[in-house]
Amino acid sequence: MAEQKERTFIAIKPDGVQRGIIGEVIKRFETKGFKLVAMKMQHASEDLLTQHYLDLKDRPFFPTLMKYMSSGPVVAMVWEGKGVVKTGRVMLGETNPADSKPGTIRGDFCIDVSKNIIHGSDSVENDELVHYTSCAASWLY
Ligand code: IDP
Ligand code: MG
Repeated sequence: MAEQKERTFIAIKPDGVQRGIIGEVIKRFETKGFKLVAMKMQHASEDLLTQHYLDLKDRPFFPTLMKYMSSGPVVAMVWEGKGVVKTGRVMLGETNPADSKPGTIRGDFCIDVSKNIIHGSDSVENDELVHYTSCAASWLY
């Protein structure tokens, strides 16, 4: 059942934290059926953010992105479940909230690409996090 153990990194960005959208994001992933396996509130360092967004370092908006992401704490989470990377991205919506459909997180809670409240991995992550069996597993799979 390795496919049920797929994991994705989801982070509520500083604007999402300040605007009180943490609970809403958790609620959506939780009620969908995904399993929370790690969560931490953290004020990300410049080093960590540079590493995280390394592929974007030559883009013109990179300095704005660094300033935005270090403007306050983020809530970093790891969610687990079948297809969670792809489904998580669908739940988030498009990078630009203006292109995101209603019903998606970015479609429902934000307006501007430079303040799009949430991050989600676009590929499967490797990790060394806790493993537990959710009592809901047999009702979901
Ligand atoms: P993603 O977050 O949907 O994966 P990426 O292309 O990986 O999108 O970009 C990372 C983050 O950089 C976006 O979520 C957004 O916060 C910011 N960003 C992307 N494009 C722009 C832009 O054109 N202007 C300002 N910020 C941007
Ligand atoms: Mg990305």
